[in-house]
Amino acid sequence: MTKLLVVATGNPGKLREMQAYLENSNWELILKPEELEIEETGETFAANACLKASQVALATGNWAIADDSGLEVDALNGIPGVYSARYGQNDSERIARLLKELGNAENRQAQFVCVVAIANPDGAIVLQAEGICRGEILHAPRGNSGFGYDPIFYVPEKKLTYAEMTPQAKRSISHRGKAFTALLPQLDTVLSP
Ligand code: ITT
Repeated sequence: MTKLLVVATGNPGKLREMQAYLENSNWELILKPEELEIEETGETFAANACLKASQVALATGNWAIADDSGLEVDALNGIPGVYSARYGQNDSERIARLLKELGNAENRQAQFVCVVAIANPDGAIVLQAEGICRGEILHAPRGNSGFGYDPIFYVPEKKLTYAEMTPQAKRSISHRGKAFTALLPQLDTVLSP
Protein backbone atom coordinates (compact mmCIF):
# COMPACT_ATOMS: atom_id res chain seq x y z
CA MET A 1 0.00 0.00 0.00
CA THR A 2 1.32 3.47 -0.84
CA LYS A 3 1.55 5.93 2.03
CA LEU A 4 1.92 9.67 1.90
CA LEU A 5 5.21 11.19 3.03
CA VAL A 6 5.61 14.95 3.31
CA VAL A 7 9.06 16.19 2.32
CA ALA A 8 9.73 18.86 4.93
CA THR A 9 12.15 21.17 3.13
CA GLY A 10 12.03 24.59 1.51
CA ASN A 11 15.42 24.13 -0.17
CA PRO A 12 14.93 23.24 -3.88
CA GLY A 13 18.43 21.71 -4.21
CA LYS A 14 17.86 19.38 -1.28
CA LEU A 15 14.37 18.59 -2.49
CA ARG A 16 15.68 17.42 -5.89
CA GLU A 17 18.13 15.04 -4.23
CA MET A 18 15.62 13.77 -1.67
CA GLN A 19 13.02 13.11 -4.39
CA ALA A 20 15.57 11.17 -6.46
CA TYR A 21 16.68 9.10 -3.46
CA LEU A 22 13.07 8.27 -2.50
CA GLU A 23 11.97 7.51 -6.06
CA ASN A 24 11.73 3.73 -5.71
CA SER A 25 10.34 3.64 -2.19
CA ASN A 26 6.76 2.64 -1.47
CA TRP A 27 5.89 6.17 -0.42
CA GLU A 28 4.02 8.82 -2.36
CA LEU A 29 5.83 12.09 -1.83
CA ILE A 30 4.07 15.39 -1.28
CA LEU A 31 5.62 18.78 -0.65
CA LYS A 32 5.46 20.71 2.56
CA PRO A 33 3.06 23.69 2.26
CA GLU A 34 5.27 26.71 1.47
CA GLU A 35 3.79 28.84 4.26
CA LEU A 36 4.62 26.20 6.88
CA GLU A 37 8.03 27.30 8.16
CA ILE A 38 9.70 25.69 11.15
CA GLU A 39 12.17 27.70 13.20
CA GLU A 40 15.41 25.78 13.63
CA THR A 41 16.09 26.31 17.31
CA GLY A 42 18.23 23.18 17.84
CA GLU A 43 21.98 23.23 18.35
CA THR A 44 22.67 19.99 16.49
CA PHE A 45 21.78 18.64 13.04
CA ALA A 46 19.87 15.80 14.71
CA ALA A 47 17.82 18.15 16.89
CA ASN A 48 16.85 20.32 13.91
CA ALA A 49 16.06 17.37 11.62
CA CYS A 50 13.77 15.90 14.29
CA LEU A 51 12.15 19.27 14.96
CA LYS A 52 11.34 19.83 11.26
CA ALA A 53 10.04 16.28 10.67
CA SER A 54 7.98 16.29 13.85
CA GLN A 55 6.41 19.74 13.38
CA VAL A 56 5.54 19.17 9.72
CA ALA A 57 4.02 15.75 10.52
CA LEU A 58 1.87 17.27 13.27
CA ALA A 59 0.81 20.25 11.13
CA THR A 60 -0.16 18.13 8.11
CA GLY A 61 -1.36 14.95 9.82
CA ASN A 62 0.93 12.86 7.60
CA TRP A 63 4.26 11.07 7.86
CA ALA A 64 7.12 13.53 7.24
CA ILE A 65 10.80 13.39 6.34
CA ALA A 66 13.28 16.19 7.07
CA ASP A 67 16.97 16.73 6.41
CA ASP A 68 19.23 18.99 8.42
CA SER A 69 22.68 19.43 7.00
CA GLY A 70 25.65 21.74 6.79
CA LEU A 71 29.33 22.25 6.30
CA GLU A 72 31.82 22.05 9.19
CA VAL A 73 35.21 23.62 8.48
CA ASP A 74 38.03 22.32 10.69
CA ALA A 75 40.09 25.55 10.76
CA LEU A 76 36.95 27.50 11.76
CA ASN A 77 36.16 25.11 14.62
CA GLY A 78 33.22 23.57 12.77
CA ILE A 79 31.64 26.80 11.56
CA PRO A 80 29.22 27.39 9.77
CA GLY A 81 27.83 23.99 10.90
CA VAL A 82 24.16 24.18 11.89
CA TYR A 83 24.24 27.84 10.82
CA SER A 84 25.20 26.98 7.21
CA ALA A 85 21.88 28.24 5.81
CA ARG A 86 22.03 31.43 7.89
CA TYR A 87 25.63 32.29 6.93
CA GLY A 88 24.47 34.67 4.16
CA GLN A 89 21.37 35.71 2.18
CA ASN A 90 21.99 33.39 -0.78
CA ASP A 91 24.42 30.71 -2.00
CA SER A 92 26.97 33.10 -3.52
CA GLU A 93 27.04 35.29 -0.40
CA ARG A 94 27.48 32.24 1.81
CA ILE A 95 30.35 30.95 -0.35
CA ALA A 96 32.04 34.39 -0.45
CA ARG A 97 31.81 34.73 3.33
CA LEU A 98 33.27 31.29 3.95
CA LEU A 99 36.18 31.88 1.54
CA LYS A 100 36.87 35.22 3.22
CA GLU A 101 36.79 33.77 6.75
CA LEU A 102 39.10 30.95 5.73
CA GLY A 103 41.45 33.30 3.83
CA ASN A 104 44.71 31.60 2.91
CA ALA A 105 44.56 29.09 5.77
CA GLU A 106 46.64 26.05 4.91
CA ASN A 107 44.27 23.64 6.62
CA ARG A 108 41.31 23.42 4.20
CA GLN A 109 39.83 20.22 5.69
CA ALA A 110 36.05 20.16 6.15
CA GLN A 111 33.08 17.85 6.28
CA PHE A 112 29.47 17.89 5.18
CA VAL A 113 27.06 16.36 7.68
CA CYS A 114 23.45 15.30 7.07
CA VAL A 115 20.88 13.94 9.49
CA VAL A 116 17.61 12.65 8.06
CA ALA A 117 14.63 12.07 10.35
CA ILE A 118 11.20 10.53 9.78
CA ALA A 119 8.20 11.34 11.96
CA ASN A 120 4.83 9.57 12.11
CA PRO A 121 1.55 11.55 11.99
CA ASP A 122 1.64 11.94 15.79
CA GLY A 123 4.95 13.77 15.47
CA ALA A 124 7.01 10.95 16.99
CA ILE A 125 10.43 10.31 15.44
CA VAL A 126 10.55 6.74 14.21
CA LEU A 127 13.76 6.73 12.15
CA GLN A 128 16.95 8.74 12.01
CA ALA A 129 20.19 8.36 10.03
CA GLU A 130 23.39 10.35 9.63
CA GLY A 131 25.92 10.66 6.83
CA ILE A 132 29.30 12.42 6.73
CA CYS A 133 31.56 13.24 3.79
CA ARG A 134 35.10 14.58 4.35
CA GLY A 135 36.62 16.97 1.82
CA GLU A 136 38.52 20.22 1.32
CA ILE A 137 37.50 23.84 0.76
CA LEU A 138 38.94 25.20 -2.50
CA HIS A 139 40.15 28.80 -2.91
CA ALA A 140 37.59 29.48 -5.66
CA PRO A 141 34.36 27.82 -6.88
CA ARG A 142 34.50 25.04 -9.52
CA GLY A 143 31.59 23.43 -11.38
CA ASN A 144 27.95 24.25 -12.12
CA SER A 145 25.90 21.35 -10.82
CA GLY A 146 24.21 20.91 -7.48
CA PHE A 147 23.47 23.74 -5.06
CA GLY A 148 24.64 25.55 -1.96
CA TYR A 149 28.32 25.17 -1.10
CA ASP A 150 28.84 22.47 -3.78
CA PRO A 151 31.30 24.48 -5.98
CA ILE A 152 33.86 24.95 -3.18
CA PHE A 153 33.67 21.45 -1.66
CA TYR A 154 36.35 19.20 -3.18
CA VAL A 155 36.34 15.45 -2.57
CA PRO A 156 39.86 14.00 -3.01
CA GLU A 157 38.48 10.46 -3.47
CA LYS A 158 36.74 11.60 -6.68
CA LYS A 159 39.16 14.42 -7.59
CA LEU A 160 36.06 16.61 -8.16
CA THR A 161 33.98 19.19 -6.33
CA TYR A 162 30.37 18.26 -5.52
CA ALA A 163 29.40 20.74 -8.26
CA GLU A 164 31.50 18.86 -10.85
CA MET A 165 29.91 15.48 -10.09
CA THR A 166 26.93 13.84 -11.76
CA PRO A 167 23.96 13.42 -9.40
CA GLN A 168 24.80 9.68 -9.23
CA ALA A 169 28.44 10.31 -8.29
CA LYS A 170 27.43 12.86 -5.65
CA ARG A 171 24.92 10.40 -4.23
CA SER A 172 27.56 7.64 -3.97
CA ILE A 173 29.86 9.60 -1.65
CA SER A 174 27.89 12.53 -0.24
CA HIS A 175 26.65 13.14 3.30
CA ARG A 176 23.02 12.98 2.11
CA GLY A 177 23.63 9.91 -0.07
CA LYS A 178 25.13 8.06 2.89
CA ALA A 179 22.33 9.09 5.26
CA PHE A 180 19.72 7.82 2.77
CA THR A 181 21.63 4.58 2.17
CA ALA A 182 21.33 3.93 5.91
CA LEU A 183 17.70 5.06 6.09
CA LEU A 184 16.07 3.54 2.99
CA PRO A 185 16.12 -0.17 3.94
CA GLN A 186 14.35 0.72 7.19
CA LEU A 187 11.90 3.16 5.63
CA ASP A 188 10.00 0.53 3.68
CA THR A 189 9.55 -1.62 6.77
CA VAL A 190 7.89 1.16 8.77
CA LEU A 191 4.17 0.48 9.16
CA SER A 192 1.36 2.85 10.05
CA PRO A 193 0.46 2.74 13.73
P1 ITT B 1 15.27 23.30 4.96
O1 ITT B 1 15.60 23.51 6.42
O2 ITT B 1 13.96 23.89 4.58
O3 ITT B 1 15.40 21.86 4.55
P2 ITT B 1 17.67 24.85 4.55
O4 ITT B 1 18.41 25.31 3.34
O5 ITT B 1 17.35 25.88 5.60
O6 ITT B 1 16.35 24.10 4.07
P3 ITT B 1 19.44 23.55 6.45
O7 ITT B 1 18.97 24.36 7.58
O8 ITT B 1 19.64 22.07 6.66
O9 ITT B 1 18.47 23.64 5.19
O10 ITT B 1 20.79 24.20 5.92
C1 ITT B 1 21.66 23.51 5.12
C2 ITT B 1 22.69 24.46 4.52
O11 ITT B 1 23.81 23.70 4.06
C3 ITT B 1 22.13 25.22 3.32
O12 ITT B 1 22.78 26.47 3.19
C4 ITT B 1 22.51 24.31 2.17
O13 ITT B 1 22.64 24.99 0.95
C5 ITT B 1 23.83 23.70 2.64
N1 ITT B 1 23.91 22.33 2.15
C6 ITT B 1 23.32 21.22 2.66
N2 ITT B 1 23.54 20.17 1.88
C7 ITT B 1 24.30 20.60 0.85
C8 ITT B 1 24.84 19.98 -0.29
O14 ITT B 1 24.60 18.71 -0.58
N3 ITT B 1 25.56 20.74 -1.11
C9 ITT B 1 25.78 22.05 -0.85
N4 ITT B 1 25.28 22.72 0.17
C10 ITT B 1 24.55 22.01 1.04
